[in-house]
Amino acid sequence: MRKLVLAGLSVLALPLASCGQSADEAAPTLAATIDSAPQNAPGINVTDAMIRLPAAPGRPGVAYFTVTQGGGEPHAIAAAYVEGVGRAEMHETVTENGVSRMQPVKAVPIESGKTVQFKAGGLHVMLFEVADTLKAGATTEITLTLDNGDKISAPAKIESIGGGMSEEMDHSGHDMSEM
Ligand SMILES: [Cu+2]
Repeated sequence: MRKLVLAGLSVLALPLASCGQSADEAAPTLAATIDSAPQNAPGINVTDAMIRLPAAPGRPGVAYFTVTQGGGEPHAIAAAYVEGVGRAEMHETVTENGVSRMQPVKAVPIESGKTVQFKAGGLHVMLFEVADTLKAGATTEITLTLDNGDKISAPAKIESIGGGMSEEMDHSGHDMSEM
């Protein structure tokens, strides 16, 4: 009985310990086994990552970034996550007959020598339940998960809606078309 309780506690303690600590500290056993390996998926870089805060509380925010792959096998981005956000979905804005709408994207292929941009009017990551701890001018972290389970993390600048009005209106339009 006592053993069971202790086991439960140690499982609970893991996510708590990871808060605010680096992955290395949170998972010492894993870090030890991959000591010489880079923390991020080799050859894949996420740059120019940026979070745009919601226009109003309760509305979604959006993340933009650039992914490049220097070498190795082709992969696909299977998921995206942003620290401080409840849920993140990969979307793509498509325009047909002058009407824009966005649709969920399950996987975004990447390959060596190719640059994939998540940007206004195209691929983007929609951010739901954005915590008010994310403040314009600060930095958070974006993490992409590849189809093979590898992860790539990068710092993401947090920006308010100011200066990006056109993109935000773009998204407002999508929401209205779904109503
Ligand atoms: Cu979207």
